Amino acid sequence: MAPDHPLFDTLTGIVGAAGVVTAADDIAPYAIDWRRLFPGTPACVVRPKSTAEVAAVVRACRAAGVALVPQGGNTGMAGGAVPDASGRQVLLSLNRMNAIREVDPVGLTLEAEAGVILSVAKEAAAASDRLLPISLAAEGSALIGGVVSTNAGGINVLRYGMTRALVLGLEVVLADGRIVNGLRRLRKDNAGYDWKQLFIGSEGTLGIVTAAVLRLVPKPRHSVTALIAVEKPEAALRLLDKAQTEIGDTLQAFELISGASIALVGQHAGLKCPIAPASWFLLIEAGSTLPGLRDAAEALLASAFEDGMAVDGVIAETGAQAASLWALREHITESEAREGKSVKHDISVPLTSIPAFLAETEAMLAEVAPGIRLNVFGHLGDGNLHYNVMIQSGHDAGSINRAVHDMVTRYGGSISAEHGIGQYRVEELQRTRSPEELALARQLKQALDPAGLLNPGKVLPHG
Ligand code: FAD
Ligand code: 2HG
Ligand code: ZN
Repeated sequence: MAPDHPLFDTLTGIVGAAGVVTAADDIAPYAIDWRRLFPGTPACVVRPKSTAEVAAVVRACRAAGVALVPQGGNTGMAGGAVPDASGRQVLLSLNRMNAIREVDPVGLTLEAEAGVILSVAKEAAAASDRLLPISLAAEGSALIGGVVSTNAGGINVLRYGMTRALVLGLEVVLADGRIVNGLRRLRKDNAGYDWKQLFIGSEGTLGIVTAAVLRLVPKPRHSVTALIAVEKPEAALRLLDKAQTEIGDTLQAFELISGASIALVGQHAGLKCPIAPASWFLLIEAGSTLPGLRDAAEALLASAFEDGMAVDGVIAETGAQAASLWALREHITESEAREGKSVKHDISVPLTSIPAFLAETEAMLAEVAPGIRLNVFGHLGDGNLHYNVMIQSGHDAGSINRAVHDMVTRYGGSISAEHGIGQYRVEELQRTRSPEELALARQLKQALDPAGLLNPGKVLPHG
């Protein structure tokens, strides 16, 4: 967009000069995604401070026929928050809308603007002795609006559900600039269509999330964290089954980590695993407001060793030890990035199919892409694995990606369990969903954004 385009003056009139970023150096951090795979060229970055300003920006861009790309903390894994290279798309950053409006520990709710950092919202809940149970390694940067717009998952989905399960109310700005205020703090609300669900997880393609009411839960006072080595994924599932039976209502994380992932973290983050190398590890966490959990968890693990499900393990004795076990898990993504190029797959398959899926996919890749290395880890309790394939020159990322997704489809799985489609998976979504599902998606887009100016080319192809 030419520097003298009248839209720049209009936007400055709405958000003030400090709210419009045009200098190349200042735009740079907004212009490329976390994985540095999708560089874009924003016409400018606009940073409104209120819902009314967001609405005015949306109306101004619509009048000028200019597309808007919403951005939160820019930690997304699918390239959804960065514009294309045309230089004609305006990047709408929500990072100045950062008020926590209310924490209600009795009603168990927290109302926050879209630009509040997830960890800051969690701290506010903790200050009222409550838990906001959305936990991800990017929580120090991801913003509430981004978390809602991606329907983020993370390590506590097993107990508390995806973000969708924790959103009670939402405020959105529609593509025509109207503000819809649904910031209700109700557990029960069956009055008409639950329209907020359309905006949760739609990655900024149907509307702009400006604020949310999130559900809080009681904060566990007692918790147990254990790192356990298992020989095979089958044993991990048997242990999950046993844990569901014996301490199921307290289980909050059941993560699978391959030996290769632990090795990467040792190499690139310098973190030492407290138990001997193994093919697979489980990082398990349980929490309760009631005492007695540790005894139950120790009994569970003791019998898991007797039954041969577990071969080695450690239970954290202190909060600091628990944090150091979690650090191993949290540094995998960063360590993988340092190691080199990878083809990421964020897949889910029915839980009981995981061992067969892992065996069959590894054998298939050895055939079609010899020399690849795997970095497999993820949220086993949710049937969601990050099946990341580390490649070298000569490997064809596209064909590896399609081969893994074909296997996922054959197992009745999903090609995106939690990270979304963004621009990274647009073609694969088209390839793997039915014509009826894709037509329905286009109908929704047409109804809510007929001019196609909200995050075009993300989730669905252009046009
Ligand atoms: P962004 O990256 O800024 O945006 C993501 C998408 O939402 C884009 O399409 C953007 O256009 C849209 N968007 C952003 N804000 C708004 C808004 N206010 N209104 C409308 N649309 C908007 N994800 C998981 O699910 N589970 C994990 O365990 C997990 N772990 C991660 C670990 C690391 C180290 C990293 C880097 C990422 C991880 N992620 C994980 C991915 C990412 O953190 C989440 O998707 C997060 O929810 C994105 O939030 P964000 O504010 O950074 O959004
Ligand atoms: C996690 O579970 C994230 O740590 C990131 O979802 C996964 O790096 C990845 O592929
Ligand atoms: Zn994940």
